Amino acid sequence: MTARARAAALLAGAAALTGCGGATEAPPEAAPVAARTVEVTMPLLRFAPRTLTIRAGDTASWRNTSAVTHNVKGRIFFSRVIEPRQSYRRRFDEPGRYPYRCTFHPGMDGVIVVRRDA
Ligand SMILES: [Cu+2]
Repeated sequence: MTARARAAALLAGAAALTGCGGATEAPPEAAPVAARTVEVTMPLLRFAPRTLTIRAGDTASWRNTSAVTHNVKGRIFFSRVIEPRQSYRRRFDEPGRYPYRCTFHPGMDGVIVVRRDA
């Protein structure tokens, strides 16, 4: 097998893994939609974007791009401490509105909006 063929086989395997959406089986008539990981950064004392809209099944990844410690606390999730250059990820399977904040910095807040089809 050539290096190019090996790379193509690896990519196909990765696509199959990320495309299955975990344990939930899609109905046969539904077109498969690959789940995504979408990033929120933390420049200084805010979340960017402040409102992030994703699809059900996607993962939000908060990456601390500042020089100080932050966290991400919502009603059903809590990152604990996120040091500079570290990330916290959470997958959202249920459509809805998920406000969150950093408990260290008053006013540092955001919301994840999860849609069935975003
Ligand atoms: Cu903070």
